[in-house]
Amino acid sequence: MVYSSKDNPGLIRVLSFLKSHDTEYLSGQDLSDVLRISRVAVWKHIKKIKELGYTIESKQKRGYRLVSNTDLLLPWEIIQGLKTKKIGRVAYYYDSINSTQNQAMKMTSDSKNNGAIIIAQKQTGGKGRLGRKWISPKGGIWLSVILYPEFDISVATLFPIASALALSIALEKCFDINPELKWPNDITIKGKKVAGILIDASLESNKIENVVLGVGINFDVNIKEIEKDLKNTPNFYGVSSLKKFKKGTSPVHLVQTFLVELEKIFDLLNVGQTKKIIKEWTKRSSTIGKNVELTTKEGKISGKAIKIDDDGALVISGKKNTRVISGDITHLPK
Ligand code: BT5
Repeated sequence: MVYSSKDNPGLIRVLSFLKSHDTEYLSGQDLSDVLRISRVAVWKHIKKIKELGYTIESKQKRGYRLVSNTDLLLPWEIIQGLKTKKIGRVAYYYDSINSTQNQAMKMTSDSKNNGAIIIAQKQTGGKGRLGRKWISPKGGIWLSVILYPEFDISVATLFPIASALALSIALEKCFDINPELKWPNDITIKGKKVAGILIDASLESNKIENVVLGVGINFDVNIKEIEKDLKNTPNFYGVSSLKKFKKGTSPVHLVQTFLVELEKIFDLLNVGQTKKIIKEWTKRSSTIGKNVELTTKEGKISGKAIKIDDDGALVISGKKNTRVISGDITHLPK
């Protein structure tokens, strides 16, 4: 099933009314009168709302009352109360999809989708960088964002790093945790991967036309099952899941917080303010200052990670410093 923020206006009206009157029972007739829809339509919407995971108490002669919300990342749940200008104002939700990234890339041709997000409850062909497998069962947050950047192609390589920073800030705000940023764009907790970031960019005559940012967050997943599946895959070093940590928030609130932080950072990049991004990223980095081994297309490099440059390249010390734009990193013992 797919739901978009543009569909289901009737259902959304019934749901909003139930939400704003959740201390009282509303009869089918009341809802029908106030919302000016037939009683059959009210009944159909209530049935659907229940199927979507909301708990509605029905009492004979009194009516309906919304008792609790759904855990699903439905478009109207994300948009309600979302404090962004552009990002996430249009949303699509799939209960199952091959990859939100592939779907988002198909949707980039329509400029109305600028800022749109595509979310799935599970992915059957989730992908990481270089076509790697990304395990995406129910319980995680699998999402892609379509963006039309104004920044120059020279800062495009900083975008994955900036996006990882936005997610890290959102995680700090929503959970009692200190996530680490592992170059280039992994987010870890106590050294284990809790989220990964993937960027697909479309270029035209040396200008970025659009980017699709893919974010995979292990919100409430079975760590052991995923780890069993991932042994011997590239860039595997253990899995972490957010639900383990106390003082957590709902998936909807985490997504909303992330979108707000992403928009702030995207705006900074668009006006070329990269210094602040680099400073904040470095503060949270688990890579800078460590001895590392990097696996790149050109081979392996090892040395001490000193800093990241304005374009996100990692600088490794040696007789001559080396700049690396992409690769997989292993932190070595001191
Ligand atoms: C990434 O690649 O980390 C990018 C992941 C992006 C996933 C999102 S989900 C929404 C959107 N739609 C998609 O189809 N993709 C994006 P990379 O750094 O190359 O890491 C890939 C490696 O991470 C794999 O080879 C595994 O070792 C490991 N891995 C796979 N699934 C994982 C998971 N759920 N948790 C932790 N590690 C995982």
